[in-house]
Amino acid sequence: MTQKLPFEALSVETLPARLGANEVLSARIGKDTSRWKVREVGDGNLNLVFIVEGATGAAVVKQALPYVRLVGDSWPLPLKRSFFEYHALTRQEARAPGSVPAIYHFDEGQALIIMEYLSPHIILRRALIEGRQLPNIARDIGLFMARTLFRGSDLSMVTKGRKADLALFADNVELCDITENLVFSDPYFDAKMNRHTSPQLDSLVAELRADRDLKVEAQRLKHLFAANAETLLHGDLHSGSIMVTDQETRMIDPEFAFYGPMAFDVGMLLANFWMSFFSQRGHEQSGKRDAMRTYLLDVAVETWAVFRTEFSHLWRTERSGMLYQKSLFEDQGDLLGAEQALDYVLHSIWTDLLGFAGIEVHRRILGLAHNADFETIADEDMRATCEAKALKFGRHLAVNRRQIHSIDEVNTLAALIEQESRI
Ligand code: SR1
Ligand code: MG
Repeated sequence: MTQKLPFEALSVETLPARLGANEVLSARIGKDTSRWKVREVGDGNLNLVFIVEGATGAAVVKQALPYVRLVGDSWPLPLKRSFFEYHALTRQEARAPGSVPAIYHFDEGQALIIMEYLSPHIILRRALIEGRQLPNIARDIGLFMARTLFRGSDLSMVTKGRKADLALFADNVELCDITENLVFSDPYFDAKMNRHTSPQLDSLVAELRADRDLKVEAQRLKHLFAANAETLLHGDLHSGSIMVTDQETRMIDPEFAFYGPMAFDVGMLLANFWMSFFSQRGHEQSGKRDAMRTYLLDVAVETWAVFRTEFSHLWRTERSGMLYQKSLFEDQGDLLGAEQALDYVLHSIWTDLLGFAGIEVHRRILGLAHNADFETIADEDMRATCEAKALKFGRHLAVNRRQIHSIDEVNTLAALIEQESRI
């Protein structure tokens, strides 16, 4: 019987000795550990990420830490998040082949995953800050969301299998707790770890925290997030969880995976395009970003269109689960009934995604975990102007989501707010 070693965080120095005997890794990158070059590149909030290059190839080693990296060991966080990330990645690969990095090895005790080194991919958020227009992201992300969200739900899965999976991911308690607090509640009161661009945003922040309609809506969305175990979500699908080249798009980091409402992934993702839109003004040092702004609004439209089209296609061709079963509709020749039900489901996703998008914008400006789109704007007055516009946009989406009927309406609202000179 092999003895289980206690967890120990890797470092650039210890990694070759610790993983030199790992046959999967050495088969990929070469056995000679003296030729391994190791870099720690983790720029996320939680984990260690190493790129290991050897004589014959490269791989990524991602390891969870027993605490939140962004905050330090005063905020413990269980290592089991890497178990959920591994299981989410295997399901995403099965449901949307080619959309995630290949997994080479998982070590539960050491909370580490060895996976494909994506190169020359960069983080989508970085690309958007640089003003790069990626031609395929709307298609690739729209397909990924439709396939994973549909195929992980009771529209597709055998119910026994889905319930077993639901039970497995229900244990991802601490990561859900982060989202429940950081996304849905902390931004709306003076929570300990919050920060915002101050003093420029102080009065707007006070206004939002006194906004009863907004707070009620945020809690209704939290209720939906916690209680609607509809499908296996990525759980943290923002532009920092996506790697891109001009041709390719891969989703990474699903450690927040759990069973929740479909609209959550879609709303969080679209919010990140709209935040990028509002941040562009702060990145115009080497020229106007008008074309980039147009591109981002177009990407939002196309992502939602691809999602709807693919989701509708799967509805018509793969609806084999216990929900809206064919015996009630198609098998009785009632094709219109199936379409009516599809419209209902898509409409619910639409209304809810607007709410999730609105509060995702708020938490990135008011909460603990800000995003680089705004944070890299060095001029604080300029940053505050961009953030204030995004905050107003987010508030409008969250509170008025039931009265907004198309993504063009949302984009018109974004363009109007962007043109306002006064904040
Ligand atoms: C304490 S973790 C903060 C944020 O980082 C992750 O990427 C999630 O978005 C989480 O909310
Ligand atoms: Mg992450």
